[in-house]
Amino acid sequence: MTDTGMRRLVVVSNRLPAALKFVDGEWTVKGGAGGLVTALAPVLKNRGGLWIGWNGAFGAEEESKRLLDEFSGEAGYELKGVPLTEDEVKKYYFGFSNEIIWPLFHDLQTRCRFDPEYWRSYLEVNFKFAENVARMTSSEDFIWVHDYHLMHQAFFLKSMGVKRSTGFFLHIPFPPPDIFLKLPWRQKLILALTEFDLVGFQTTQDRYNFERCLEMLAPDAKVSGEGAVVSVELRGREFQAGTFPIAIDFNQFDGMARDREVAHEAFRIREALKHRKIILGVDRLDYTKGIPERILAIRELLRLYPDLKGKFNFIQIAVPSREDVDEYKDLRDEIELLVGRVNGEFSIPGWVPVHYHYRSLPQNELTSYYAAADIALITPLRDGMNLVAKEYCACNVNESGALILSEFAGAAAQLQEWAYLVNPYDLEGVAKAIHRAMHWDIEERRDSMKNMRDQVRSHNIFWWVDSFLQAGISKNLDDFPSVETVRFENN
Ligand code: ADQ
Repeated sequence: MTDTGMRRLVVVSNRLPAALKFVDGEWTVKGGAGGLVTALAPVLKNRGGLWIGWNGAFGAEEESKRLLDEFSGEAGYELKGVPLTEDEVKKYYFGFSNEIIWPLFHDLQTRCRFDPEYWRSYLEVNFKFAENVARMTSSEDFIWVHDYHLMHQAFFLKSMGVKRSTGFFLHIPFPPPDIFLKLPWRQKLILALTEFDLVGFQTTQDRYNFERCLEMLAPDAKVSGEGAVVSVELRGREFQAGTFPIAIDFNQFDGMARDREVAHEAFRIREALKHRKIILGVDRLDYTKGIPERILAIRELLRLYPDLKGKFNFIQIAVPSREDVDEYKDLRDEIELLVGRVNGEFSIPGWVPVHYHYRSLPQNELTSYYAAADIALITPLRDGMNLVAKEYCACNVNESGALILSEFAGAAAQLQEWAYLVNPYDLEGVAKAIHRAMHWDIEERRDSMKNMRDQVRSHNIFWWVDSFLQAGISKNLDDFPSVETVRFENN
């Protein structure tokens, strides 16, 4: 692809990295959490970038503009809102995105509700987003669309005759044909993806799945090339498809874990738990993350090895997510019931095995937990990447922790040589892996953690963005001007 002299990086996603809330009679704005924000905020900061998305509220457009402008100043990049109605959010976001694509792409098709109303709303909202993107950007910008809510952006921009250089990154897995073909709108959806100039996936397996689905649904598509990025020719045009495993700002987490306050808090956590082994789980509360199965694996561990009673604590930290959805409320109830059952079955005076926290933690507190934990137990049933696995490694500055990781997490492709890979459905297998990790030779453990840290350090968030931009527009992140450069040039 040729150098087009682009000036601005524009991120488009369903939600902005800030949400508007009406509290005590007035509108306020608060920074959001989650994988996408963690990954992209350090990238846009101080580069004069723009982020386009929904602000999380209905109406209040004047207030929204003012508050987002205020937030932009602090965030170091511009934020612009796309207004959505309650009905749109209900059908496009909760409906199509979260009741169809989310479960289907995570191989959980029995949870899908293929309602045609959802599909229509998804198209309408994608059209509305594309209209806003066209208005808020210029042909010199690189439009980087994120995730499964907005797969029709390039399609609608083109149908409006708007010329933009576009890239798309899918944060969740791309399913194999036997699952993808169940989608009633499979052909329209996959063809819409081919309208981007670059389509990025978390793992090579996801990209293969996409290629296989495309070859089945559009037999004239021709894939050529090898390596991380391949070319696809279809009906007279060419686009790229690539593998770009998302990453974290390693130095930020590593630095935070070395902070005195954070290290002290980590020590306090260990002391409060009487220096027993700490096993840690950290997730958004979502059925793909395998939290109930993980608690059952802890029960299995105590059944198989009763002598472990009183010798460890399992801490599960779950950040509230999609709380208005019944399925997520049910999941929360299920988890709380299981925690109660396991604690009821195995507690002894002065010791309960499972500590469960249902809340979002500030980053320094989360870092203290990472730094305190002997074992991270990360067992999603399916996950695009899983940033928690990488954050744990980055925070393990004394290089003595062990990572037990689901083979169905995208992160397994990068960390498989050094992590304990497990099948999250195999409760006995997970329990045995925990037992082995607890008794793992310290030298081997250090060696593995060191290797994982090296991998996460070298393949960090800046590497990720650079690889995507190189593939999309032959540019690096540094080619996008920092705010200081712009000011200097204007003077
Ligand atoms: P998520 O499903 O949100 O992201 P993940 O990658 O695990 O999943 O990221 C979660 C983020 O939330 C992490 O940065 C973590 O620190 C934070 N977090 C979790 N629990 C928290 C808590 N209790 N308090 C505060 N913060 C908490 C989607 C895909 C993933 C993919 C990412 C990025 O589902 O597979 O890795 O996008 O592409």
